[in-house]
Formats: sequence, structure tokens, C-alpha cells
Amino acid sequence: MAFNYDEYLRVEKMPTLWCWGCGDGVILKSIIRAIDAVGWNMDDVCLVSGIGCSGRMSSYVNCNTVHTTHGRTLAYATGIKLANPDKHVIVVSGDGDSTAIGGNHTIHACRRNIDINHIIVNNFIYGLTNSQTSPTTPKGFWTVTAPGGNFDNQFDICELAMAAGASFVARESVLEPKRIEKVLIEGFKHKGFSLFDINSNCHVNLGRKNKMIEATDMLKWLGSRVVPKHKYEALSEEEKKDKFPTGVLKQDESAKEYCEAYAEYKAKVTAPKKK
Ligand SMILES: Cc1ncc(C[n+]2csc(CCOP(=O)(O)OP(=O)(O)O)c2C)c(N)n1
Repeated sequence: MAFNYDEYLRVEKMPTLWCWGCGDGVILKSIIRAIDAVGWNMDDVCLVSGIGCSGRMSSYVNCNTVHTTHGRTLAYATGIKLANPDKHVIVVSGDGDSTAIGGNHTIHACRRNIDINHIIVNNFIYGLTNSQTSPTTPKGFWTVTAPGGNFDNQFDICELAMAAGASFVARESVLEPKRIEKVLIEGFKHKGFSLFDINSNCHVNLGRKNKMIEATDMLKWLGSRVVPKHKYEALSEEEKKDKFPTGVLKQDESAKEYCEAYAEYKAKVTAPKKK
């Protein structure tokens, strides 16, 4: 039977405001297919988004949604999850939102290991506001804030999340929607903080301003950077340069989840004192 997307979408909001061919649409599709696959009831799901093109995600998914302020998705999501530990919380935010203005929230959510699914739409640029450098913009790329070419070092979001204590970390690209769906399903089932670095295309505000004239040129560029984990591990150090492994990069089911830890702590500190 054909998948019933209408059941999961706010159809009255269609068409989306995204540019034609934007990876955000691919990610939206993967999210709702993954929700369906894990069998979550949409009344039990809360999708929290930030400000940016990716922030529009909360307008289109037919569940509880909060369109929050730039860089503060995880602060809202943490409150929502702590107050409703039995509900499923998904955060969608851009690379700027999650690793620049909201970078501190991201590392501390990883450290706490709270059961939130954080999907970072990593299009390597501030898309909505027309091409400012983000912490993932590659070196040498033209941006409005680095017209001579970006000279800053980049964050590897997955390495950052793993080092900060996230218990589930995965990377995929919009070239492989089925693979995005697969890692989302695994991460949604995981109890703890799940971070997904989904490499996406902004062919309008990054690609065509960097000599990738056709939209497909940016997709080819994305494809030249990502390598499935098992193949990546077989590469020499030289070959690994500017390549990034995809798939589930970390999964630790033994790490204590924050809501559970908090409930235990609360029970302990509020227990009547023995006389
Ligand atoms: C506190 C605050 N600072 C700056 C802005 C302006 N602003 C809106 S979206 C955005 C960046 C968007 O880039 P990103 O988070 O990577 O998301 P994308 O649009 O690429 O999906 C900025 C700087 C804002 N809305 N609020």
C-alpha cells in the first residue's frame, strides 16, 4: 500500500516555502517515514525547530510543534522532555542554529544525554539570511561574511557530539534518503541523546555562489565528501582528508538517560529524612 504522507503533514501548508530541490524536503520525508516506522502516535510527538530555513520544519509536520528562537531549540526541548518524559521529542535546526549561536546548548544536551532526537540540517551556511559563514562552512568558500574565502577551521559536528557525551551519533546526506530514514529509526529507538548530522544542499545560497552553477553540482559536491563508515575506515590517512564517514558512528545503550537520572535524584533528595 502506498505511504499515506497526508496523515503526517499539515497539507493546508503545502507547498512548502523551501526553494525547489532543497534538502529540507528530503529530510521532512525521512522524518515522517521514520516516525511511522517506529509506530509513534503523532499526539505523543513534539517537534521543536529553530530559526532558519530548516526551522520551517515545525510548520509542516502534523504533531505537537514549537517554532522557537534562534539557537535555543534544545533549551525548549529539554524543558518539554523533562516535563513529559513519556513523549517523543525531535529537534530540527540548522548548522548555524545548532553549532554557532546554539553551540553551547548542543554540547550540554550531549553531556546530559537527555532522550531528545536532534536532527541538524547541515547545509554548511546560514541559508535563510543569505550566505553568512557558519561553523561548518568549508575553508575557501565564498560567503557574505568572508568574501575573500572562509579561512576559519570547521567543526566536525559528529566528533564534537561524541566528545561531548552524546550516546547516539550518526551522519548521512540528502543524497541517500533511505539511509537517513534508517539512522533516524535507530536513533528514535535509542534511549538517550541522539544527534544526526544530515549533510544537505543549499544550492541557492552556497552552491551557485561557489561555482556550483547547477543545483545538481552541489549534490555532486556533497557526494564527493561522504563515505559509508566501513569504506571510510579502509582509507589511508591521506585519502580521509575532506571525507566524512556516514552511518551510525556511536551507539552506547549503557549510558544513563537524563530524565531517568533526574527522577531518581528527585526521589532521593525529596525522601523523608530518617530520624
Ligand atoms: C538571536 C537571533 N540572531 C540572528 C537571527 C537571524 N537569523 C535568522 S536565521 C539565521 C541563520 C540561519 O542559518 P542556519 O541556522 O544554518 O539555518 P538554515 O537557514 O541554513 O536552515 C540567522 C542568523 C535571529 N533570527 N535571531
